[in-house]
Amino acid sequence: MKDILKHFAIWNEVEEPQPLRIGFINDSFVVPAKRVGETAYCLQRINHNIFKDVEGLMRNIEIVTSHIREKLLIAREENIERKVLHLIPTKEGKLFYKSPDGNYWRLYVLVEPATSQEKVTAISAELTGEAFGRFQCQLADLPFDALCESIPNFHNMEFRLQQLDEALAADVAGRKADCKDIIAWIDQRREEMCSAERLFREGKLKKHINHCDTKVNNVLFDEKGRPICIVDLDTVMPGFVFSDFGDFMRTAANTGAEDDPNLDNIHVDLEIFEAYARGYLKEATFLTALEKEMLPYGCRLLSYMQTVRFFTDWLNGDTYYKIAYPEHNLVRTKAQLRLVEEQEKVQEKMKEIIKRLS
Ligand code: GN1
Ligand code: MG
Repeated sequence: MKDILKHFAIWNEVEEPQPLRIGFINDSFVVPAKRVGETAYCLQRINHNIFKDVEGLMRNIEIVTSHIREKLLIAREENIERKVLHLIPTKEGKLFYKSPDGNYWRLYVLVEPATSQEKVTAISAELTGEAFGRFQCQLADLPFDALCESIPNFHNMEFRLQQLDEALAADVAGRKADCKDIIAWIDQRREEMCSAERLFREGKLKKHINHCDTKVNNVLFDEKGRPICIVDLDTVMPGFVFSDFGDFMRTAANTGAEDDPNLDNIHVDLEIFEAYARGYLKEATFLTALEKEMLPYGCRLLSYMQTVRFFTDWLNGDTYYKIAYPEHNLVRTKAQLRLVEEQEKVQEKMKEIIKRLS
């Protein structure tokens, strides 16, 4: 591992990297400093099976982090090293190192001391809303096409339905016949769920730079429980602002689990919804009236998109998501489908909350 490190332009002596058990996609290692008080690092091996364009992905991260750093410098903020990720280039000035075995490596300055949280409370949801709102706001003056799509069409609903149609036509696992109800349910909502892409084509809706994985465990907190830094920037790319808002609500404002086998557990947690929305709207001052109005739609959209993605994987014979048992993707599909139904029931309440907070 030290062989990998010697390719990066680090400025102090370090110890042997230690594996860090976070995330399902990349492999991460902590690189402690040899002497107390000196810089420690985070070394990561990028999963290039999922991220096929590592060069584009790393360019995205560099654009986003240097843009945010500049904003923090102008605002004369303190502790900037803790507020935005800092990429260490290789000695040749590249953003990543490709080892002879074909792996891709990158190095960050380690943000410490910091912790992450898995479960939200109303307090941490509000703070996380502020953190993601600030993040989007700091990037709002970048043209949306300054970044590439590190996974093409990642949050594009039309594309996800096209993938579903291909899976239905091929029916490789022979699972279609038993799923008539799910297919009909998805069909009923197709048109409405594709309206964002239509509004974009008509020039009525803009795309911005999004995080695209807005889960609470992608925010680092300080010892007082205040968010300091947004991490996991692999999927920063152009998208609709309400898509990031909706993805957080999909995971956090659900009283059940993403793959809950007991559908009765699944309801919208309106307290978490309101707390996150309050924090988010406080900081995301760049939103247009239409974007604010579409925030509740974003919740349904992301849950519906996840229903379609899990269901497509079920039809394809489980090739994308890791599964813990044979029916896992079908159980996930039904749990996300129920969440959409629950969100439909409280749609008016969500709209009232957004109106009141705006
Ligand atoms: C994947 O592995 P994780 O939790 O970071 C997926 C997300 C899905 C999520 C569903 C690159 O994210 O888009 O919403 O699973 N990430 C990718 O649990 O496909
Ligand atoms: Mg992730």
